[in-house]
Amino acid sequence: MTEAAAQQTGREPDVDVVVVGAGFAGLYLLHRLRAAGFRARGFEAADDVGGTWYWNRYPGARCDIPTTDYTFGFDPELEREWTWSEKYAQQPEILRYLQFVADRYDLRRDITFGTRVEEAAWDDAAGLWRVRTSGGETVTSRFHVMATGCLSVPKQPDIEGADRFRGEVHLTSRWPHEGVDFTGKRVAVIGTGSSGIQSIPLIAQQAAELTVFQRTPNFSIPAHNGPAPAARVERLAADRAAYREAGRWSRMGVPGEATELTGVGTPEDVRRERLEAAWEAGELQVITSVFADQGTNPESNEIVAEFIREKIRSIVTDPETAEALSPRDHYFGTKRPCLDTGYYATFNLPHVRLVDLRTTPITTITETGIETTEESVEIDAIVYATGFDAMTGALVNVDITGRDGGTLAEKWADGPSTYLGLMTTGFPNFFAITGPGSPSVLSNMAVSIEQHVDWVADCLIDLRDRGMTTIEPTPQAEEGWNRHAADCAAITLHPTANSWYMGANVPGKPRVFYPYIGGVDGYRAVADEVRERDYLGFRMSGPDGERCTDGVVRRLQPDVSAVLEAMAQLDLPPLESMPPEQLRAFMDTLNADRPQGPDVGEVRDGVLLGPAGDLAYRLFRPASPGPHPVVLYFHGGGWVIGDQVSDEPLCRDLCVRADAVVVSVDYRHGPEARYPAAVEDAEAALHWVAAHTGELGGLPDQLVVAGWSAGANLAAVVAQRARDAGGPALRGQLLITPVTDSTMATGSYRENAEGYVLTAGVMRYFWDHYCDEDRRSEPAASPLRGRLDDLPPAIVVTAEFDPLRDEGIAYAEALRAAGVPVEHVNAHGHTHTSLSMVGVVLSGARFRAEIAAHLRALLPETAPV
Ligand code: NA7
Repeated sequence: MTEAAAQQTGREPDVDVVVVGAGFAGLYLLHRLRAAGFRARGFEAADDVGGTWYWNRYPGARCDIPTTDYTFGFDPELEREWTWSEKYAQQPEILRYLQFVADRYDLRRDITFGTRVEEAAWDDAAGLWRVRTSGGETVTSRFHVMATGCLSVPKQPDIEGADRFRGEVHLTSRWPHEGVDFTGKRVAVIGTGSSGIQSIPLIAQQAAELTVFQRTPNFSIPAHNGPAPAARVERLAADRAAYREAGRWSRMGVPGEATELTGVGTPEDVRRERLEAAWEAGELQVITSVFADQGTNPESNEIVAEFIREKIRSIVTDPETAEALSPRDHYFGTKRPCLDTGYYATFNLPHVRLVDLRTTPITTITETGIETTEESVEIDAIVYATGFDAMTGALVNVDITGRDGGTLAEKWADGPSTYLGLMTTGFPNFFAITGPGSPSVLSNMAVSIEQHVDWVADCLIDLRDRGMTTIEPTPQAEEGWNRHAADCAAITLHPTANSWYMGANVPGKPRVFYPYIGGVDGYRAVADEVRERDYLGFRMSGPDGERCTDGVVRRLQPDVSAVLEAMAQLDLPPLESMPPEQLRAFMDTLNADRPQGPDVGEVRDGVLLGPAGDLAYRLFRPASPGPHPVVLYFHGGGWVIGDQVSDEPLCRDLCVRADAVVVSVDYRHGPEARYPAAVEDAEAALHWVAAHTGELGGLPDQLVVAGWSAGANLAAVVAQRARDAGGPALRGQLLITPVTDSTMATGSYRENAEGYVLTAGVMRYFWDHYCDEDRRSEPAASPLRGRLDDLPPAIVVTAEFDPLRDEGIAYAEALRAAGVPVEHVNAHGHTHTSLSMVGVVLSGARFRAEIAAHLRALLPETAPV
């Protein structure tokens, strides 16, 4: 036994687990821990249980997930004993529910109320946490769990003069227990997020005058509150367990139907029907999934957004107010949409007025009112509904010190970094329930909380069973998770919004996407898998040693993975089992249904004379005024399949993004015309295009060769040959996942031999049909073996899950070593084929944008972006 381990076992902590917070999360965790035989102590700043439902007592405060689902599902007995009165319960009822839960499981005896945890420090030698509370107590524990909620630290009023105001001041999230009577008063509400939108109609019922100061309008749909929705109640009653399970494996934590209909691809009457139905349903889960692509496609999103704006115009009688209430600065859903009861109609009341801070910002708050650039409004009371330091606020506001003496706030100075939103390296035995990097605020919190609590409780049991005392994620796993979470967000419209999901509401807060948007279902699958794979990405240690299965749980881009899964369902025969003719026909069928890529200014077909006859080409011209630089493009397909139109979506994309004419030229294929036929054709095409630049609408001396896969092999080869022949002059070479060498023995070949569409077997088939074995080492087949100096600047693109990855990297490195300027675009999480799937694999877009930016830099005559 090591000395440290001896110390660990020698020093028993006061308790096994400290739990901070007594809301949904803290309560359920205490229940699970006690049932599992752990000694736990809870600390809660409030005087009672409830968490967010203890503090947020403003008028109209309700949940925005139906109570059929916003409820604990872990105990059927509990469910039988509690019946919600409404579709969306009010705050007092939810608080009563949590008090009932605390009583039913006798949880209060483990909780110290009115006490904040102010400091928690990991003592590495003793293997325990030292926790100091506002009550002056110090407690030691093996594990420290922050069950502090995602929206619990209010954003302090940050408006000039706020502290001068002498009237009443209320924060929606710190509402007086005795309530507030606004009768006869002139009231101002600042903030129109969910809290403002819920409270404004009720404050308006009392106030003599109500002025709403709105910085950003939000989307809101009517909650249609009343009895719980009959369809949900019936489903729940028919089979409660199945209903709960469906919620656990749903996107948002609420059972619902997923749709495959896209906004842009659905006829107007069907769109309308779906939108009206969603408006009538009054559920976030429904309005956020009217169309499969509304979260990723701006056009489809606009259909939903405009529908809601139209509703606003139909409710609000003053057109100017209606317009001011209509969100136009963010995509629908990129801020959490609100559910309201009479919100928009409130602005038709004669004593209610909207002040649009976008046109007339607040200049200062005075002793008696609020001044904007246009007016001075005298008021008796200000209600701040200005939101929270979301997701990380409650975690970094406690002084949490990890193994090396650094604090969590320091570690997260540039944004949170977690593994699964549960743990973070350097902070052993420290857990966050629904932490950043987990679905949390994007989901039904009740379901996400239960899932996290179960995972943590099961983990502590597993540790105990294995005789382990500490657990911590590995840097590799954490980095991989951060990347995956960022990848998931990057394909959505979320990063474009100034939302609290992005940290944009708190000045100085890092701008990253805080929650995990891979869905409650996707996330649960990951969390389960991590546990099943022996806690993949975690290091455990105990008196008897250490164990660690290191790794990254999700490495493919989320949409790449979805495409691969869909392909696996098709149960296709191995591509290399088909004779070339059959393979070509098969690829044509696959390509027939794909999106064609973006609109371009002109598409023109032509032929040019090759060494053995005509070569067809297709030209794509940008819509912008020419002349343009010219990209001569060679298609992929292993020199065996494909033609001048088989990469059309990629060519169109390149044409638009790079603002260049793209000429995609066909060439002869194996096995009918073997190597070097394709090289000769490609070379002839280059000479022809260079000689006809003007006729093609191209600029002189602005020519680039490009290609994908085998086409990139040809592009690299003709670039070498053009150098040797003294022309044509090239501005650059764009090599997208190129074949550069015939050895097929790299690490990436081994890693991806069986994997991702382009397998080692398929590549062998291509080589065999293309080139005799004894000629494969010639530079015109394996350009990596050619002379590499004095070549045009290169953009080399490699994909992580591609047998050709390492030969692409090798080519980039060899070019660099030979003095050629190289930009290397590394498409992480992509396969050989996924980058070219324009309009299908959205995560490829950012890499294609990167490619185009490099291309534009090589072509200074292109229009600025
Ligand atoms: P939110 O959604 O963050 O809303 C806060 C609102 O306050 C929002 O309209 C803000 O405008 C506004 N705000 C914040 N600071 C200012 C200043 N300085 N001046 C004017 N207006 C300001 O918080 P909520 O409490 O309403 O809702 C949080 C979540 O709780 C909700 O999503 C549900 O999940 C439950 P901004 O948009 O920043 O321009």
